[in-house]
Amino acid sequence: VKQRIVELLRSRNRFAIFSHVDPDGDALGSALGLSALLEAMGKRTEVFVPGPIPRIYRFLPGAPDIHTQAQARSIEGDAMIVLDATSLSRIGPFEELISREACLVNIDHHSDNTRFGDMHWVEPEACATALLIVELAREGGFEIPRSAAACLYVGILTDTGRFTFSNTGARALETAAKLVDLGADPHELATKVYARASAASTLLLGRVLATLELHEEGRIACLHATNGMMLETGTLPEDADGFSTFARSIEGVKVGIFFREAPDGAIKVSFRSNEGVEIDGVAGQFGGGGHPRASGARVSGPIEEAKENVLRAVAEHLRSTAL
Ligand SMILES: [Mn+2]
Repeated sequence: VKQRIVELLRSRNRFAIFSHVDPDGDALGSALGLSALLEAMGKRTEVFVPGPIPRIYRFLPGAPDIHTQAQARSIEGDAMIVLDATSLSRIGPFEELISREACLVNIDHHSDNTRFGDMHWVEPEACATALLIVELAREGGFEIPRSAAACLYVGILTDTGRFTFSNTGARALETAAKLVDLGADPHELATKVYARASAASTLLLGRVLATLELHEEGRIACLHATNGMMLETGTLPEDADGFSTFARSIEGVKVGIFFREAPDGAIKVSFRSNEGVEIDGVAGQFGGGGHPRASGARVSGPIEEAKENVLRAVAEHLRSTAL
């Protein structure tokens, strides 16, 4: 299928590229990277990602041109390419607008991908969708311009947790090195993504860390952020992106959970697990999903009730895996 996608990229001229709601570095990096790559081949592209685009990613080449809101028109093109999205509904309002005549291509690395589309390339072993884009370019002999290299590097950097998650291997590092050869600057990009926290978000982190609770003899760690905390610190939900890592990074913890209240009162739950525990099944019990060791779900509030229900399910899961 990789070869067929390469052929499609080579032969068609107008592409609409989509990625998922609540976009992360891989959603944006893979979409903008593919767009820059195709534009360098003389093709026309448009990128559609349901907004808002987190502040830390707005520096990415092409980010200002992303369509973040659905317009009252259908989306035309020779091919519709959906990246990093487990199902078509993840592209939000754009799902209704995509041209039904165009070839629908699904490129992703989530194991629970629904395999939608006329062509699908789903590779759960890949650390990031951005890595698959690099491999498509390699397969087709397409040149990766510097702007695309930067976007694709950020996709790999963020989906591997700065090259620390269990999906970090030779393939991820070799691909990243190739992107560095093509002009991606590791220090500059890491600084832009990780070292531009606002004072407000650092204050929020302090408040969130103070909510730490340990359960099941220290095998589960929980953190939470309420709308009240965000109001008091003047932060947005996106300012808490990545806080789940702090729950997982405690010695002895098998599962770290981060609960974040959304403006509408729903609770976004992020699950992170350590060696030997797969947590996506528990996220699935709550209608979510993701990767074996990093997944998420949205549950209804209030936050105390959400915590109780989720904790019970995670504790049961840990007992059943006899850890
Ligand atoms: Mn991804």
